[in-house]
Amino acid sequence: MKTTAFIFDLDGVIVDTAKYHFLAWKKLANGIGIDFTQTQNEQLKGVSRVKSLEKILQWGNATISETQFQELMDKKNADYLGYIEKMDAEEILPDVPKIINYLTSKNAPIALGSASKNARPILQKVNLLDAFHAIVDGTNVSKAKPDPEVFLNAAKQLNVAPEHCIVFEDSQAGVQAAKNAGMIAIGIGDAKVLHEADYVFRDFTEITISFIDNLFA
Ligand code: B16
Ligand code: MG
Repeated sequence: MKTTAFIFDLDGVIVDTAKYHFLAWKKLANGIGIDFTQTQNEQLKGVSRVKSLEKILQWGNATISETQFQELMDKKNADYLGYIEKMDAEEILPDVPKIINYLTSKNAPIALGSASKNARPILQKVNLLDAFHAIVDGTNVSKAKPDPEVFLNAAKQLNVAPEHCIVFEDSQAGVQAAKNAGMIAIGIGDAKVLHEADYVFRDFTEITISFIDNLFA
């Protein structure tokens, strides 16, 4: 049997940090006179920090200097880090540990593939840093999802061919990145939004062990 590897996105798959990104982006946007809604926040899922700020400025029809841009990014991140600081294992989404533990018991290679530059501190806070054989995050990649770079890099580190990798993703850009990498994409969230995924589950509580077993086949 060929080795099957599993790659987890972080925000929205392992932990719900979208709520913290929302609070930090909203404070920043409102601070420069731009409205920011939950619907807009949805569109920033899986999108890098730079691209997120560019989108917010576009929505608000605002132009700022490069220095201001950098200052705003730093401010947003400082705010976001304040929320992360208080995180603990309680914030891991339901049944994520069950699936990770099962994959570990089957000796399946597992990696993290996230756009976030804060992935390692978050994993440390929720006590999952040691659960992964490889961690690829916003500090290792230059091209944002839907570019497949993050997942191809993870596959390479796990030494598993892309077509034998299975990605768990909550964002449309992330599902596209997985498909662009030639991998199987399992969407976590709304089936309408994640219609390009091979399978979609509302959350990990819907994923059965027999479904996982079939993926190994
Ligand atoms: P940071 P993921 C993504 O993480 C988030 O979904 C997205 O909302 C965020 O802007 C991006 O990370 C960058 O995060 O500001 O911490 O570097 O879903 O790819 O794990
Ligand atoms: Mg995500």
